[in-house]
Amino acid sequence: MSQGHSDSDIALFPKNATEVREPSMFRVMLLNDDYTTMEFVVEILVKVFHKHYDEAARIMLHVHNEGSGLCGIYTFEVAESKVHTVHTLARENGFPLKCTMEKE
Ligand code: TYC
Repeated sequence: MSQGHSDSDIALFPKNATEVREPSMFRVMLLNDDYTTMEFVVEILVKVFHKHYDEAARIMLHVHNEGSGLCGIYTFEVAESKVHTVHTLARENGFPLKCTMEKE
């Protein structure tokens, strides 16, 4: 303590340095296929990704025409949860719809 700091101050420094870093972000992408209906993809974009109907329809058509498209950018756990929800809903409805996540 005579030097102006204690052992516990030094021990805490690396922990504090880690805590102030921004989290890595992940792009969640929808992939095109020949079987999932356009209506179902729009529904996914509205319900899972909270898009308004017109934006959802625009993204769905972009995926249909280009092969893939961005649904949103999230932290790892949120992105992973969105991908899981899309695959669960697709399977429940008999569609092969695929969703991926990629680090920004
Ligand atoms: N290509 C599909 C069809 O013609 C529609 C579709 C769009 C499927 C986007 C998947 O991510 C997708 N019915």
